[in-house]
Amino acid sequence: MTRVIHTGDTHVGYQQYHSPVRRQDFLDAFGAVVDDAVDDDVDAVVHAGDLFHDRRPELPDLMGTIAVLRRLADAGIPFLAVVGNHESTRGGQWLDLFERLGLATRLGDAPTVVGDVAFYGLDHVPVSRRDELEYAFEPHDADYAALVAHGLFEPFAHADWDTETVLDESDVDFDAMLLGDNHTPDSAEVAGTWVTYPGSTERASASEREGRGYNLVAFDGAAVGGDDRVEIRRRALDTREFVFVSVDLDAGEGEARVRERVREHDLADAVVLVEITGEGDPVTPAAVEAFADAEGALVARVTDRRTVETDEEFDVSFADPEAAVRERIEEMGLSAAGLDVDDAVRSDSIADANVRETVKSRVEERLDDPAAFAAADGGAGEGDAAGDDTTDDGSTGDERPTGDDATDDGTERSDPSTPADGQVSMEDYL
Ligand SMILES: [Mn+2]
Repeated sequence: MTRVIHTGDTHVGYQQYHSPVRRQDFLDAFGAVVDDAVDDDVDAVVHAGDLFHDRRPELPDLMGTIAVLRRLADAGIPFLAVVGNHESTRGGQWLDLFERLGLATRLGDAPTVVGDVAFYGLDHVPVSRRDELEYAFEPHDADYAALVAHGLFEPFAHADWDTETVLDESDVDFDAMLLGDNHTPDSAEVAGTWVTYPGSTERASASEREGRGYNLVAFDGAAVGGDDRVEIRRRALDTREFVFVSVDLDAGEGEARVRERVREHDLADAVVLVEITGEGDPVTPAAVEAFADAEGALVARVTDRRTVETDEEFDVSFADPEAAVRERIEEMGLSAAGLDVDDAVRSDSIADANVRETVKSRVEERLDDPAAFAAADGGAGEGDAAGDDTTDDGSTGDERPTGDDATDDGTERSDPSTPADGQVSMEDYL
């Protein structure tokens, strides 16, 4: 029998709510998983990606992670992992550094055999590049095979990756897919293969309400019920306390009622998230947050969901808000570079943590092409009718002087179409 811990989405380095304590929490949760692995003497720890929250972990995050991985290595337990969307860099992966240090194995197309199981890896691949994937895995002669992958797979929420296609096209028959990316733990059987997410190890967003944990996966050839048995059990982690307070105010109620509801909970060292709905008087979120802080909360955040009355009318079909956004963006007449930036900001396939880097590289790629920064012809945005863009000089590619960018430094730099000195302010284009 081969027993492994399956974890992922540890997001080390995430300074959630700008709290250094929360940053330490994410590292501590990863440390707790590894401590359990050592105590339990499992055969391996499998990490399904997003070890780090972003592609630029800082030195304390790296040192802390290396210390945790060292504990595992000292216990003789291999750390097998793939690269997630949050931590992926263009110039090489942190996981390769850990492999070079003898602290990790980066899984890939060739099998890594531990006990009775051949493990394979599939890093996160953006949707636009999935058609090129061949799922060509080298053969193995172990009793079991498991694919460790990072992405949003069917049949779970937000899925954009078809699990049956992966299983059909793979050269290896997998007994299990051990996944990361979806922070909600769940398991299902797809075409005879177990597919499972362990969930994140700390709450990386307020939507992650249920308790955190990891999977203990046993590949047991001797088990009752046949030799193809894969047993997935879930174990809880003791993580930072989150207190969720929902306050539905009646007419005439206000801040005093919110405080009363907040005070019903033990706030000590907790992340306190208050949501206000209903009617009642205006409430100042900062006052409630200060109150929770005084009661001992680590962090407090108040969200007032009550609708604000407005006289404005919007021509938006709520059957398809995405279409309404697209339509408005067409009206704005953004430059080609502006459209690149918009795509990076709104795309589902780019992790929030990587938006800044993606925008920077996309704009850099356009710098040699001044026309890419000119507002599109026919864009209604040139008149600044909505007051929400700053291309208010109405400049277009046609009006822009050409050929003398390098010699005239008096006027050209004020023209947003001309990055003559290589410095481009995004405010000029958006
Ligand atoms: Mn993640």
